[in-house]
Amino acid sequence: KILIIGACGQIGTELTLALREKVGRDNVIASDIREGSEDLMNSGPFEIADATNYNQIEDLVIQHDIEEVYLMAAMLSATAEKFPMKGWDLNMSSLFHVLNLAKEGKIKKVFWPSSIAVFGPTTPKHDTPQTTVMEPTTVYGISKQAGERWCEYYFNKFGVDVRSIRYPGLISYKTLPGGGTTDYAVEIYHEALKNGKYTSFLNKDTELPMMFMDDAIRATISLMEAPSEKVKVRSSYNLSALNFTPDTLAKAIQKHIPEFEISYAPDFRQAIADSWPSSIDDSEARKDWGWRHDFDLEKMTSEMLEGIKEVYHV
Ligand code: VAH
Repeated sequence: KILIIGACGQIGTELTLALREKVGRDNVIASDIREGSEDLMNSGPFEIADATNYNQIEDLVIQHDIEEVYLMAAMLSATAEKFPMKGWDLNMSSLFHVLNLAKEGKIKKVFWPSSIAVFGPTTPKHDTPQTTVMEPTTVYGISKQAGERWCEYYFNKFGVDVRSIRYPGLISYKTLPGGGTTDYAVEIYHEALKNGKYTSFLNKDTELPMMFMDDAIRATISLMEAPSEKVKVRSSYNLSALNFTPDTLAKAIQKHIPEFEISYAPDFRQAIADSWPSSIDDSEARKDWGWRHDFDLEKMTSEMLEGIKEVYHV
């Protein structure tokens, strides 16, 4: 059986629904510190658990006969800058609990999300390579870089089958983002439909790597299903689909909503975004386990606008 820790989050919610489709609702145990969306809560078994509490996680693993864990709980970049020690503690202690349970043989396979936030201002900004200089300047990025080192260590030292992806900014209409720097790229679609205008907290020319959630979920499941010998990177895989600026995104929306207007009021998240790459080289993931993205900006924009209309009846 599969346990998803942080199942109510932006990725966790869609990952839970997709895995339940795939392996059956009762074979996927969703857990989080609080209850989630109606769709999630009605889709199968749910347990309240604190990802930083080893005993609670161990109890879930034993009670539900868990073989695979997707650890999706984390404090994201913008929020972690406000609560650095809480962010570090949540992101790291939850990872150690799961890696140690796997080391003791209580879990067979682990997925752990990393992020383009592991890169910093000294990293080559365009087509950022899989292996390169990484001097992250955010608490979140530091925790993800440290986590990648520990995942590789537990694989090499203890044979723990842990797999990871450096997600770009993720965009979905089924779940709202939770305190990230790329959240503007989700909020903008909602605001365009509701108010016809949006004030972006990132400047018009801030280019960032992004991906539609369907691609991210498909990549996650295909990495977890790949034969172990094909998974050559045991820190975390670069993964890429799109990269765009708020200005380009606004123009893509205006093709559907001509009167949509965007304005700019950068805040503290501008400095975070400026420290990250503009585009990512994901050739290793494409080579090792056949990754291909499906959604381009036009296709994602249509999906997002249609999806928000359907879910929010706007
Ligand atoms: C964040 N959405 O903004 C996350 C992600 C690359 C961005 O890590 O913190």
